[in-house]
Amino acid sequence: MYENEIANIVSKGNNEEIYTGLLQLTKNIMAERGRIEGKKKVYYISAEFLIGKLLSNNLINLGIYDQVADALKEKGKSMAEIEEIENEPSLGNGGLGRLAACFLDSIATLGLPGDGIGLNYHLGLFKQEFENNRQKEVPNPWITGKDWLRKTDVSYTVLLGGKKVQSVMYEIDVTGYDNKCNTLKLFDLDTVDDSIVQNGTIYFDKENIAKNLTLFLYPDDSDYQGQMLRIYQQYFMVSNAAQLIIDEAVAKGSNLYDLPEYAVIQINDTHPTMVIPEMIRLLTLRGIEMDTAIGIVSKMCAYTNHTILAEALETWPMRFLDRVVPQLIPIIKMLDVKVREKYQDERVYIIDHEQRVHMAHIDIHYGYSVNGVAALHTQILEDSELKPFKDIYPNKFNNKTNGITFRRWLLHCNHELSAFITEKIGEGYKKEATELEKFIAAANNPADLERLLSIKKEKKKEFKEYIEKKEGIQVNEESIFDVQVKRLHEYKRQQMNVLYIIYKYMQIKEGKKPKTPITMIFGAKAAPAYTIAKDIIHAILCLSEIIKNDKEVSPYLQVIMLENYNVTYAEKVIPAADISEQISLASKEASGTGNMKFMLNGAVTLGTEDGANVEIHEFVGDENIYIFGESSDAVIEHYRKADYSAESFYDKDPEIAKLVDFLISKEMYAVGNKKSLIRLYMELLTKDWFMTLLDIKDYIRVKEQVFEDYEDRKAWAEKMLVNIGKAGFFSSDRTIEQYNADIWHL
Ligand code: 26Q
Repeated sequence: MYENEIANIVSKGNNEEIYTGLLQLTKNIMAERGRIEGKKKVYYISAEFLIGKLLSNNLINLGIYDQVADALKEKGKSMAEIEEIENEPSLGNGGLGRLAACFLDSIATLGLPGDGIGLNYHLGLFKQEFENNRQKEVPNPWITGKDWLRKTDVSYTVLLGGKKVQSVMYEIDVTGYDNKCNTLKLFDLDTVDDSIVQNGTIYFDKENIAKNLTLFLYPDDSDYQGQMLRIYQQYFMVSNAAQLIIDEAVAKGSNLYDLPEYAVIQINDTHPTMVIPEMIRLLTLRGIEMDTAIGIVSKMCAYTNHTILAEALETWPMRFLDRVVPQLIPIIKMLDVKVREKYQDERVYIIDHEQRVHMAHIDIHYGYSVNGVAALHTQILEDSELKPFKDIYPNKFNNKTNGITFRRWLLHCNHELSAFITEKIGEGYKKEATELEKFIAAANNPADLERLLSIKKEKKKEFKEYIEKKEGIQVNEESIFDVQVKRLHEYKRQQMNVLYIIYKYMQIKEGKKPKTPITMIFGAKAAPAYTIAKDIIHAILCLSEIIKNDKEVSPYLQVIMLENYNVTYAEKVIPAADISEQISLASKEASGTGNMKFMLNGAVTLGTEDGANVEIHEFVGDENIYIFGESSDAVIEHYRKADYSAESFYDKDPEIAKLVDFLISKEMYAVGNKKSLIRLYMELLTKDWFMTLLDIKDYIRVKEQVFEDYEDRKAWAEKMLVNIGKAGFFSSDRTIEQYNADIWHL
């Protein structure tokens, strides 16, 4: 099918034209495929959808990727150069947004009716540039007209701060693998004015919401300005969502009292929480009694928690809400009163004594399901963070361990590996991921293990070429690729990896050279106002420079910080990785999903018993993962007793002190900013809220073991094989099947 169209498109002169041709063809085919229909639909409301580039992914899901790639090849072109034309929409910060994108892929692949609802940020998250070894943020316009957005004539009136605005709805088709389509619906305002951003500076008219509402995505940040605008965004998103959901249900025959038979709303973290009072408000406007409306909505909404970091739990001051959404205030107060009538426990109130509204509490009381995103995370929610709620609602709580779509994170990003797997065990694993387990027995012989190693080598070579072209950095493809890519946050402990690099640097200086050279690869954006996170990036870039210019060390050690790490970069670096760094302080990483992507591509995890690492450990066994550090129980106990002192680790252990001191050495000062380095040094020494110095020794010990084990290539290949084979559980198809069986019932 489509031979003529494809031949026609690829024979066009330039890549730009080929891209637009393929874009149009793909859109047409998706339109022909038709929509996934059904009485009941899930609405996945999320402030973020980190969808990545879509062309290749859509071609794969439509089953015509190979055909297109072959046709291009005949013309002496490659899919990779066409992909370069497409902009990556930066509609997410990190894990939470990427999870939403994987879920949309799986919902459609399973043929379930389910749409995403979010916002059409014009500039998305900032683009990261490095200047003088520091992060600089620049705007990242991604909408070009040659993208996947389709403007619809769906429009709703939304009350923002007492003023009426008129929304516009855009759609992006989401095709399932070998299935029909759902849609991602992104709301926007026609009045938003991109020209108020000039030369990277925002001439911010805070009062003029109509001009700036959907310009930017807020960076994942506890210390941000303009909280008010964030509330405007959230309300705009959910008011549109609620109106759309009601309209669609009514069109299918709902009398509103039976709304839960037509719609289920999955609330992705607390960002869409206002959908609950908004839905109640809209139902009462349509003549339904308040208590009845509350009952209906409570049967429709389910909440997913993605964090236990206290500072990330959203609590909005009542006076902010009063300015932005006065129409919701009586409803929120009523919801709080009802809670107080039933429970005399301050910890579960919606409005606290400081007149702050706890968004998660609304979700838990007025939703019918609360889930965490990995077994350990859900357990911590139940046992400590949300214990008072678990006591009230024992049956609302459930776990849904995260997953990733294998279409993007194996078929698309690693054609070589997926071709090999298909050769060995057939195509079944593409739809039934647990069939990957067969690969372990099928490929466990010397020739096949050799093949695994050679595929890894090939992916390293591709990465080397990519980064050389993009950033002009030369990498030694024969070196060990040790990779930590994820948002920059102290709890993820990139700073611990920094201390290891200092350790290794000093070792090499003393003549203790690694058998195989090591390349440490980082990729991370820091929220613009998160000072210490930016200091950590600065330290990494300084170390990179020092080591590069040191003739003694550079043959054995290289440090690379990828500029503007995003989904596209992830697709290049993950298949090339040997070691997957998942080193968060135990109890702090809700799940992690990068860990799963690395495993699926044959990298071995070096990590703490945190988030989904715990489950990865259970699946692959002690032999095929490297675990270090204090347990989550021990960590939680340290917090409870407040007995952790970084300073005492520094004082009593000169080896630790030596590493920390290097941050303020003359070598570092020579390439870096003194103020920033001292700040990081002091932070580690006197605060170290995420207990870097507690785990650093064990980290070094185990990491040394990893490098030693790497030398036995056959044994290492066996570890790779087991990791790939055991990754099936972490398919988002499995996760979505569980959401549907336990929560959605579509
Ligand atoms: C909140 C208020 C104001 C501005 C921004 C925010 C905000 C934005 C983004 C708060 C949090 C986020 C993102 C959180 C996130 O990505 N969490 C990750 O979710 C993944 C998917 O479940 C998990 O795998 C990760 O462990 C978790 O950190």
